[in-house]
Amino acid sequence: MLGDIQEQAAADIAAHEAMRNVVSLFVFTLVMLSGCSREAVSIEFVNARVRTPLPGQDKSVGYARLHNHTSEAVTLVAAHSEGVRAIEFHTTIYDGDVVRMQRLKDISIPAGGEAVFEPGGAHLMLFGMHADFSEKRDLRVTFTTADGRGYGHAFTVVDVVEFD
Ligand SMILES: [Cu+2]
Repeated sequence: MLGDIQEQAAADIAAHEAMRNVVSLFVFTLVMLSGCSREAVSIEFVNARVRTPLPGQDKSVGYARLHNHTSEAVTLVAAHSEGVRAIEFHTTIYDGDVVRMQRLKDISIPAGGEAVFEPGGAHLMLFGMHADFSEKRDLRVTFTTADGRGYGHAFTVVDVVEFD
């Protein structure tokens, strides 16, 4: 299973090359309703990870579960981090034997629900990683919502992506 995830993470990166030709943007909302009961924290990040860039690469992928503990849907429209030129929301498209990516213009998290960035699915795509991205370093990523709020969280840089 772990091997599959590693291959998938590598495939996520490789497939990005194929998406350069994909012109259309479309909105894909990943919704998994689940029972979140904690209050106080509005958006909770679980298992936030960024994979160490492969040798010679300056891009990589990020994964996390985002729980929305508020009573309103939250739409994430942008993400940024110091030391990274650009972060995009992507989803993975399986088209026969071809795996490719499409950029998403936003990610919606329903009230009381969650959005999942995971290997083989929606993910964060990081371009131009020019800081020190050795393992165990924390990368702080700030997400901007459609109504202009910001949510920041540390993503741990890891060589091996474990996801549950
Ligand atoms: Cu991607």
